[in-house]
Amino acid sequence: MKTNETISVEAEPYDFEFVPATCALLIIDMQRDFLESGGFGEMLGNDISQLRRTIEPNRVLLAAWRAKGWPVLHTREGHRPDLGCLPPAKKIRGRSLTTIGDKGPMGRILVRGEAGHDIIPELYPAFGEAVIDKPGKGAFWATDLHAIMQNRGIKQLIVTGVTTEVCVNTTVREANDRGYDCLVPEDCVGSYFPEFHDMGLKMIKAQGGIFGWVSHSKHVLSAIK
Ligand code: C5J
Repeated sequence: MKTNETISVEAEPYDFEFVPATCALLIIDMQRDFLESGGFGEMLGNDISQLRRTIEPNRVLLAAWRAKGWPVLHTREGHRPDLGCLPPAKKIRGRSLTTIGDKGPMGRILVRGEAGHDIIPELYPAFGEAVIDKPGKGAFWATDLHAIMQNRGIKQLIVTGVTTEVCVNTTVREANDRGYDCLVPEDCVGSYFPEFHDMGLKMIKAQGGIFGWVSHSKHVLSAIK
């Protein structure tokens, strides 16, 4: 398979065509605070098993993408230790006793450099894979993701990670507005709320793919094998 040949993946609303040299795997926020027992997500009362089911399909897809030598990007949601990039509205949202920046079970919650902020070991970034630290839900806002993609000639994204209706959806929408095509493999994204997951995917592929395409990792893997 040549890196400049077009590959077609079974998807909705119709097949997704991509060129490997210009298509990156973008893995959103697979961080310990969201996925691990004792993290921020669980502390808020969420069922982390809804997110943990995405680890294995992501691991397999990441291994296949890496084996081809194709571009991989990772994101982490979090803030500077001085909280300078944490909007006061985000800090107090939810009226929880413990909020972003406070001491949590895995260090200060969603603060860069803390254990809980880091990516889970199963999907840990390899040398040369860019890690984008983002203060918001979308991966483009207040980050250098757009510049990295422009500099590397990346035009399309396979977007995976958590959560489907929040950071994945926001990132897909931001990417779409910047002219990038996004494919979301449904088994590689997850939400604490299954109904939001389902609707989040429907919103992406509705109206002829208003924000992008939805598929399954088995279709991506069979197309690239
Ligand atoms: C949230 C995310 N849900 N990565 N973050 O706060 O979706």
